[in-house]
Amino acid sequence: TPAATPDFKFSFGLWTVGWQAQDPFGDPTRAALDPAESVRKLADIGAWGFTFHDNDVFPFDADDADRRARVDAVKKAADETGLVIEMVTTNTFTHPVFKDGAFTSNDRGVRRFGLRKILRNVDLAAELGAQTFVMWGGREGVEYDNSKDLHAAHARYAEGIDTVAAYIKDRGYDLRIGLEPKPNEPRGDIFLPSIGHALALIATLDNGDIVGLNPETGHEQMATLNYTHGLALALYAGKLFHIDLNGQHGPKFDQDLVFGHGDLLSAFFTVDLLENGFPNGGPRYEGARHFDYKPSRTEGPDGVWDSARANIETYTLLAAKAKQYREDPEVQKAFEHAGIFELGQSTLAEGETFDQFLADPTTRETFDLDAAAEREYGLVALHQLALKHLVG
Ligand code: GLT
Ligand code: MN
Ligand code: MN
Ligand code: MN
Repeated sequence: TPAATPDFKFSFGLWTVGWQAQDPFGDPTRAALDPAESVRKLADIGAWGFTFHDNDVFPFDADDADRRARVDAVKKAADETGLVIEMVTTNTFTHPVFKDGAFTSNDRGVRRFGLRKILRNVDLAAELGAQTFVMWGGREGVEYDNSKDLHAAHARYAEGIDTVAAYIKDRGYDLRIGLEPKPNEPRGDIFLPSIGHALALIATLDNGDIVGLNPETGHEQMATLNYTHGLALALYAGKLFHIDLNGQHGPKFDQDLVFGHGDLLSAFFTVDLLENGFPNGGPRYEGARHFDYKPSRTEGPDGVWDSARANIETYTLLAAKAKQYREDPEVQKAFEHAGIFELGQSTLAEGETFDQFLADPTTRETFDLDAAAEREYGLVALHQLALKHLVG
């Protein structure tokens, strides 16, 4: 079992700590933060990197000089603190022009404007050395099913993503795209609502080799899906390019709580997968442990940084627990008893032909059906071992 790395690559979006806590019912409760100052604070609390949208750093309508000055200020803070700008993303959801989407807007002019905004930001991402370019299509969707030609909408979405990927290749940038699924909010239904949906669309792209996933804990849980299983599928498909860790209490509005402040057991198994990998080996996630949470509206300037620290602390605590859990001989015995290592064996023998398989009496004629039906897997006991490691 590989040991948990002592130096986690913790990263935060500047929009997380920078959120002023405006919501549909209330005004901001906090003052705006200077992005460069946030970078310095993130360094103080132990972050390794940070991420941002174009408009976290400069306003939507910034002129070229203003844009340059503000980017340079953040760059300077990154250089001075040694923090890595590991991911950059584009805001195609705040401005009213995007109210019906960017890549999937019914208005072709809006689609072309959105594409231009994104390509300009791809240039910035490459300039700053980011390795991942996230695309969360929050406004790509509808409130009403007859609002769009749904085939054309998916075709335009695929076209948009493929064009960005082609541009990255054309310019020779060392960037990969991470699509971020979300089922709803702010749209009634958002396109690419889950990891599985995004994988299906990626498979249709010409440049899908550099397009993968940026799954967020809470977004999968809003869809009542299992985040850790989603990460596993994305890893299996070679598509887990980036992650957004946070907390959520089941299917309700997007809570963006501190990681672990929602479903703690699920968070434990997420960290177990990220830090310890699959029990039978397989692909590992090597990227940033990136938090996309919102300091609750009740928090002031101290609470913002307390909550940011809480993400790091929770992850670190869970990583230690998960390591002990995996290294516990009782757990390994329970894994064995449950058949977890047996699941790592292929069902067909290597090179086994159909004729050989069909002629094997143990697959039917002599198979002990009763014994197999009665087999005890000990899964509750195994889960209790995990729980004891977590809270013990
Ligand atoms: C926005 C969204 C997040 C995404 C960000 C990336 S923007 O805050 O709610 O889940 O990760 O665009
Ligand atoms: Mn969210
Ligand atoms: Mn969010
Ligand atoms: Mn996110």
